[in-house]
Amino acid sequence: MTVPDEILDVVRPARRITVLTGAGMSAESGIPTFRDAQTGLWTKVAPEDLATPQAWHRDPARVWAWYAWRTLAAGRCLPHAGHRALAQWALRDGIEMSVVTQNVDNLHERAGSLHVTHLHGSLFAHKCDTCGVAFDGELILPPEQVAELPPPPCRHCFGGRIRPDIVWFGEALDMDVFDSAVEAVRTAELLLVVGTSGIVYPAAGLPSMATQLGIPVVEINPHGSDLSDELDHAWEVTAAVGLPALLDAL
Ligand code: BV8
Repeated sequence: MTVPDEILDVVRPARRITVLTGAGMSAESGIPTFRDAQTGLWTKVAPEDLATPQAWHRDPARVWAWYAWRTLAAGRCLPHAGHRALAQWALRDGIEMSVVTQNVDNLHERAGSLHVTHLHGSLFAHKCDTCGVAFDGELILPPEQVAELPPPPCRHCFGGRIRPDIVWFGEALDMDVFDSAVEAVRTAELLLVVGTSGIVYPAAGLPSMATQLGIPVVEINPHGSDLSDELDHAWEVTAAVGLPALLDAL
């Protein structure tokens, strides 16, 4: 895969690099993106209808079953060459790399990336929906998809239920987490935007913040996105193909 010269000209000089990733970064590892059709039991359900506090309060067993399945499925997937390329790039002399991800899987960490900010939380972290205490106990997840699964009770408060420590639609992001993401973008010499449709805010506002600060922004996305027109360089290539090719060309 040849890297376009205009991309290389922008990427080559950069030492402080921030990478904003979305669901497209995990697609070639086998995790469906939000825009792709859901699989199995969930084909008829839009994620936006399950990943909300309202869905949780309405039917916690259904939402917990969906996350249990997603956690199991994500754990069975492996990082791809694009995840590994980011981790290897970060180890090069003089490179400081921050990964800011919208994804709730742990593929960046499993590929070896050390500085990963999860804007929307993680499938592998849990907390009480009432007292908020982190849950660090053992979770028993069924080995296949189930339609309903009652969430475990909280051991610290009466009546609380264990939920994913994930930011749902309509929930505020952890401001410390978002502030660190803003800092990673604000201080970058280059922002790579990989595999995001740029629809969900406030994450989707980060690329235009970089552009307004005069920071070069390169998008890696085979189909383009809502952001493409406002970014300096859009390279229509997938994450697993484009990132290793970029690293090889540097
Ligand atoms: C907030 C965790 C305020 C869940 C996620 C009404 C009420 C309340 C809020 C709102 C509202 N209207 C709008 C909002 C704001 C809302 C929002 O932006 N909604 C959208 C739908 C318009 N945002 C929020 O609610 C946020 N909170 O605003 O709080 C507030 C303040 C104070 C007090 C209270 C409240 C919280 C948003 C976080 C939601 N949680 N994830 C879970 O995963 O279960 S968002 C989730 O969806 C992802 O994390 C991600 O952010 C988003 C999906 O987007 P992408 O990652 O981009 O994925 P997508 O499938 O869309 O696109 C994939 C892309 O990859 C495509 O472009 C494709 O071309 C590309 N691709 C495909 N294959 C590849 C590829 N690229 C590279 N390689 C490939 N192989």
